[in-house]
Amino acid sequence: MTTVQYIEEILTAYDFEGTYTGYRHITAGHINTTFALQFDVNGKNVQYIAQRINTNVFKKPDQLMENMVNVTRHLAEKIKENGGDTERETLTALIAKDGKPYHIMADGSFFRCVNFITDAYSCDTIENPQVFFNAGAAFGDFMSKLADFDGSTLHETIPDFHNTKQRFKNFLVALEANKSGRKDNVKEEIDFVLQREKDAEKFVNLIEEGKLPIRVTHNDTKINNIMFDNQSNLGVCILDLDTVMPGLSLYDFGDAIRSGAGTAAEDEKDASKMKLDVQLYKAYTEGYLSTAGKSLTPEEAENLAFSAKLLTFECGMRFLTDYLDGDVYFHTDYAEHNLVRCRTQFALVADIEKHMDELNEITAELYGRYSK
Ligand code: GN1
Ligand code: MG
Repeated sequence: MTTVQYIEEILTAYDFEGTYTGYRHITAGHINTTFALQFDVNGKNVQYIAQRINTNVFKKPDQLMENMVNVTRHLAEKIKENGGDTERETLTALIAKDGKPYHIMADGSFFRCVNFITDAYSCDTIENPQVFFNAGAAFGDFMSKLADFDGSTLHETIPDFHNTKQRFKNFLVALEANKSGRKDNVKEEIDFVLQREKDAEKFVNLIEEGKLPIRVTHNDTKINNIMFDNQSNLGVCILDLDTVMPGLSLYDFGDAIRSGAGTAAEDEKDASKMKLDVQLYKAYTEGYLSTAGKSLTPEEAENLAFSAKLLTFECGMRFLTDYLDGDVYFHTDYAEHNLVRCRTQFALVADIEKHMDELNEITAELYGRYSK
């Protein structure tokens, strides 16, 4: 089916107010496909988001939607208690005419619709420390709001999502299979991964030893998964709740640093431009600890800086694995896209390694201040 046919079917499956006037394709996101649908409601332009879930990645999308409905209901209650605006501060799945929070198309494609967050913007990279501080505060607040949500009720939408030890094994399998025939192009990157096997095991081991608490976490805290308020630049709404699952605070912290504290875009072709901006690291850490500091254990705090390295490494290794597999997981725009992404991530890992002592000092000082 074509995009226009999908949209025609959505318009009959849901009860939208007003007259449909057109759509925009939103290209952010490597997994799902996203559109903004526009309506004229008594002369006012009103938008909704329609998303096609990638069922190659999310094998049980009905379970994913059950998670999303329950998590967003919980968030909405907290927002109401705080006197907030549930239409802007959380996503809410629209209910189709048949009573379900999703719609399955004639060709089997799985779609959902959610509210559009008004008067807000998102960004793929961040330069302003104050905005990144706000992002940290918003992700810390998100975790705090879910602190009393029962994680055992959540379905695991992607098994072993941040099990980096398992991701390392998957990488070895892809290397051995070499389905794309590209193995010889990436000798340096392969060595980079092989040298860091021990790092890949660290959090899995700490979990097994009972040293890190399992919480309900977002697990995909890429910086473009936050909407910032147009006026205040505060993080107003967290998007992309597809991987909200039991996890570590460190996954969320590390991935936010990976995606927001680098000096270049994830797919910058000149990987030498990718460094860690220590000021941005500091700003995010301070924002995050300002809302989550009191609930973090000393063991979590001690591993924050390392999590930035590990989550960046994990992501780079996943891009390399997909490159070896022949680009079957992430959306790519050109043949070497996954390799370009892998190289920026590994450049960032190498630069984080250089700054590790300094990052640990900054983090310890801020944790001391905000944990009291
Ligand atoms: C994917 O869909 P998006 O762009 O928010 C991926 C994340 C990666 C990220 C890398 C479900 O996130 O895990 O960190 O790309 N999501 C999934 O940019 O695999
Ligand atoms: Mg995502």
